[in-house]
Amino acid sequence: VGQEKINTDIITLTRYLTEEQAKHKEATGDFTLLCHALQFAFKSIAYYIRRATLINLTGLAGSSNTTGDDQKKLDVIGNDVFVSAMRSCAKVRILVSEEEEAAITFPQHPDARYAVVCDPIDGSSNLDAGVSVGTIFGIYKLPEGAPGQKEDLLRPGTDMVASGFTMYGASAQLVITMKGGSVNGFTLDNALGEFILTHPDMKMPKKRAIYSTNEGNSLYWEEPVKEYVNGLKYPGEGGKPYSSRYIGSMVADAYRTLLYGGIFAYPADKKSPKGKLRILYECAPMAMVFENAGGQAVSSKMQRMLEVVPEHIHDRSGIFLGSYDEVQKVIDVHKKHG
Ligand code: AHM
Ligand code: MG
Repeated sequence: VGQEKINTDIITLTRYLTEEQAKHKEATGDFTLLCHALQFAFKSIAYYIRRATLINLTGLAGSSNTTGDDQKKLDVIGNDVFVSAMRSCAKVRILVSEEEEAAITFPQHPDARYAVVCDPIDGSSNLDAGVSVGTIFGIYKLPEGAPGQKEDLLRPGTDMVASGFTMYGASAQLVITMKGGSVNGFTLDNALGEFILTHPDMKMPKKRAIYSTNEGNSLYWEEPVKEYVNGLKYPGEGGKPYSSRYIGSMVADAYRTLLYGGIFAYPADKKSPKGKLRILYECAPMAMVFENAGGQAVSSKMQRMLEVVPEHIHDRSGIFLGSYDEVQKVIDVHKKHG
């Protein structure tokens, strides 16, 4: 009785990273160490979020970040955890965080060759209600001789060596992809304290009738966006309208879209002509995950998201991200409008 098959040969994130490193003869192990530090940051943030209500971590910190968003206590803690992890791994020279106005440099590690961008806790307006939030990250390798200044990060997302996110939901889910590689999903086993490979080589459905956007902004939408969304809702004779799903946490909405298919959109509009989400640490890392899983990601200007170059580290963009065919529809409607 109860003789379930127990897998004694599971692939943990640690093992996965070791095996990936072994594939690259020239690898120094720096990237692996950096990923170990990231992994620790995700575990810590997952832990604090899970305990937030019990240890007085809900609510505002009484400060506001770069762009005037009210900071939650957990925003501050998530940021501190992340910054410490990146500093102490000694492989990161420069870090850009949504919660920090200026890029953080680590001059104590002059030989560090990596630059990291992150949104430590994205979707934090959902935190106090226990709704899923997430951490988004992107990793760049600094060019030889680069001084490690913020200018080194004003580059297209195609330059990233890796990106991904962790969603803190019913369980913590880590999704990571490397440049030109596949997308792999890990689930945190709280008892083991390890991320376990549960979603190897993720490929997203080519299409699915689900759209995810804040429709409360539709008053401000530009014509092509209105026409596109109306087309989903009113498909004409015999057509079946799309389902709507919107959590309001990019990581959670994107994770669902990655698994089930469909489209996530946060377009630029008349009220926010530059869009809301940040290019460096929200749009680009997600775009890389989606492209590597077979999807597409474009800006509101219908430019490939990974080719958008920010002028400032906190620049924003409109974004459409999802199944290949669903994003293609957006592109086609925009083309028609010229
Ligand atoms: P944040 O970084 O301040 O948490 O804001 C980003 C979040 C995204 O997770 C989400 O997609 C979006 O803002 C939701 O915005 P809105 O409330 O306008 O729908
Ligand atoms: Mg954010």
